[in-house]
Amino acid sequence: MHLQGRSSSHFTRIPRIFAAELEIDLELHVIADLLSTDPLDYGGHPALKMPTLHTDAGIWFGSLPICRELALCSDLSLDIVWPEDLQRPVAANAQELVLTAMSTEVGLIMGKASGVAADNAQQVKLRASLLGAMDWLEMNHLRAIDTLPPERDLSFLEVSLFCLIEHLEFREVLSLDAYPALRAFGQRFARKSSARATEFKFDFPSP
Ligand SMILES: N[C@@H](CCC(=O)N[C@@H](CS)C(=O)NCC(=O)O)C(=O)O
Repeated sequence: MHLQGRSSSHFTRIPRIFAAELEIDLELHVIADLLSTDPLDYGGHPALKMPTLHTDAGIWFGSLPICRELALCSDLSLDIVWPEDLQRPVAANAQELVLTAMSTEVGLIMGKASGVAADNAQQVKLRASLLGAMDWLEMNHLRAIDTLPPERDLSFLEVSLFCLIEHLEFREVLSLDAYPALRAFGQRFARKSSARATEFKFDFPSP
């Protein structure tokens, strides 16, 4: 079993944190060229995205299906809260905005990396979208987390929120200075050994 992705990718870090929590050895195979249009360069992902999981059963696309497969393969019976378990609007909306903000961030980073100007209309809208999601999450994430069952071992919401907010500063997309509650959440989550074992880093000298 191995994962194709990057140590600098927030969507890749989600299953890496799950694997660590689930005590599964998950080797990372680094994707070299993110501007390639060959699916083979993304471990066979037809939409040219990372991460992909490769097991004896086949290839898995997307961080959420990958985490589900990791949970099934684990010998531990962890109590995991998945997105479909979020029955209160505040929690369901938080999950939606975390994943939207993560994708928006990808658009901002890929735009910058390919030379699109920051004042390009689409980049301006992406940034406004990110700020809207972040303002909402700053005000509401604690209420969302409060709806989770206290006996849980892990939730996709908290892992993805953590990966989003650490990534924003790691990639210098957005400072968390204006989001003290989110920064405090990130600092608490960062103490987990699964978070420490998967810290963001660039796999290549130049991102
Ligand atoms: N829904 C996908 C999103 C994957 C995604 O957007 N990954 C980013 C990296 S964090 C990517 O592949 N970026 C390269 C690109 O969009 O060209 C998932 O959950 O894995």
